[in-house]
Amino acid sequence: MADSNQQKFLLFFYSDYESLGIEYISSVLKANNIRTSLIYKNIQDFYASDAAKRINYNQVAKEICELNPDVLGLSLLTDTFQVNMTVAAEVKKLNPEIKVLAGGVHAGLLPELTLGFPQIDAVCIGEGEFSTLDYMQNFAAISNGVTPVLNGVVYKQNGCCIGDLTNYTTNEDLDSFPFPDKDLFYRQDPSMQSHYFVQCSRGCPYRCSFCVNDRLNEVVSGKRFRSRSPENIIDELILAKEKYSPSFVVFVDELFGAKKDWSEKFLASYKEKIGLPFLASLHPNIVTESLVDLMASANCWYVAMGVQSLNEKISREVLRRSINKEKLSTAIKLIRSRKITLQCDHILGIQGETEKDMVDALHFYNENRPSLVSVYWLSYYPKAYITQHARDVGILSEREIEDIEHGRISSGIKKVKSLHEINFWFNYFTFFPKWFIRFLLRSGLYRLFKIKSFYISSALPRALHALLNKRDWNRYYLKRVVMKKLNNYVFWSSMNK
Ligand code: B12
Ligand code: SF4
Repeated sequence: MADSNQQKFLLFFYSDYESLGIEYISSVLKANNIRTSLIYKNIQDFYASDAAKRINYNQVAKEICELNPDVLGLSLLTDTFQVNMTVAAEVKKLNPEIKVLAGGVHAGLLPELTLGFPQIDAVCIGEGEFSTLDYMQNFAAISNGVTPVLNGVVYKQNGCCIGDLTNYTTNEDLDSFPFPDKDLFYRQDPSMQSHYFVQCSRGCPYRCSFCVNDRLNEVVSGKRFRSRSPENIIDELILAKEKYSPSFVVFVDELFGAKKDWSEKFLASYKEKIGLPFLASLHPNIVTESLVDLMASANCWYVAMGVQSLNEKISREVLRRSINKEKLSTAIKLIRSRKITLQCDHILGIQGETEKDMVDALHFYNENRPSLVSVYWLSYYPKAYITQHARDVGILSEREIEDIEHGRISSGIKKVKSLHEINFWFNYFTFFPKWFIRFLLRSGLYRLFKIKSFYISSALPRALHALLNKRDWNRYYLKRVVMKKLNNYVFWSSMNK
């Protein structure tokens, strides 16, 4: 019989970056006398893309089992699904008594598929702060065969699934959470401390076809876009300044500054009480002079802005985003004129876009000059409208959808002719004068640069931007990439002993 009075222990495993989701859950659990800890392996991103293949999963599982948790918590993104599933399977081989609870975006989108894996005992659907608490507080009872129905968690009991797989839970009052448990990650990787990740809002009112928000706006009942109060965020940041002395603040909100009143109040208070340089993401349609002025005066150094496509028809019909080139051009000039570094995010390989569309887009960026353009090849993520549509029109087969849903592939790169030469110039154009880029594009000479190496075409220009621009978020990223490479080296060496 499981002892209901014994303190319960949830151990998280995470393989990439810092997860605010895990930090929030951890702080709620700790406030309720549940122990948490983290096994963190800094292995999974583009810059170390082969690292996942080189992990000694058995050794990671041993590390987990040595800590003997009641529950192993996994946070699943599509890109990290396979690594997590393999770790969980290895843990189960060593100690089947450890229960595995999976949450995160991928688990929320595909709860049934996730729970279908024998190594998964329970799945959290949606925001996990209070549902995880519910699960842990009922853990002893569940282990003893009782079957309480929980809000937001579905678990296996004697071959049945207990709970509602369609109930995607969200929290209305974001101020009700304790501040995220930063120490969980900072203890493992102190270099994270210099850039404080904070979230002011959850959700996004837009429904771009390639984004998780499209699906979530469909399945979530109630309000999807919610903000914390300015006071609550400022209190967190005051504490963060005292405790960690960060040099930069990163607002991870998908859409910063969506509400005018909120922005005015928050940014005035931020300027007065915090003042640290910061990064935020804007949608081109909400950029106004007053918002940019407020942000600049509050010490905004870096804006990331999703543009994605400059073909207005394709943007509207395929991406389900309205884009207006004139408005965009004004937004770029406005942000740059306030000395804020501006990164425009752009997707290549969108269904229907031709080489001419990509060249036209590059012409536009060349004339309007954001500080840099961050290019991605279209990735098909599970349950996104664009993915369903691609299946309906025969771009993706059923087999490929299955692979995507199992985190085996997400990239659509092979769905279009890979234009490495265009990719190269999207990354490099800002280092050259406008006339030169015009000449390259008009003469077609850009085609000579078919450079396939990710490091040369993408990583190197990022590093150059970071080195040339003192007010740059990429500087931090560069530092972390170097650290990550070194860490990985140490990690692999220890694994191979
Ligand atoms: C900030 C952010 C980043 C940051 C930090 C990522 C991180 N590890 O958190 C950076 C910039 C590094 C990043 C990078 C990428 N990201 Co990103 N990112 C986000 C963003 C905007 C916010 C994430 C966040 O902090 N949310 C706030 C916390 C509180 O929410 P949460 O993490 O979902 O956690 C809650 C629940 O999911 C659940 N939960 C989470 N974990 C667990 C674990 C357990 C055990 C339980 C019970 C519950 C639980 O409870 C949590 C609390 O409520 C999301 C958008 C979104 N809607 O999620 C995209 C998002 C997660 N990113 C996405 C992608 C695709 C990427 C990239 C691949 C993009 C790219 N091409 O470069 C990379 C690589 C990511 C990787 N390998 O980890 C996609 C993922 C889609 C998918 N199906 O997996 C998202 C959803 C955006 C989108 N377009 O749809 N990203
Ligand atoms: S604006 Fe950004 S976060 Fe919002 S739905 Fe579109 S891509 Fe997603």
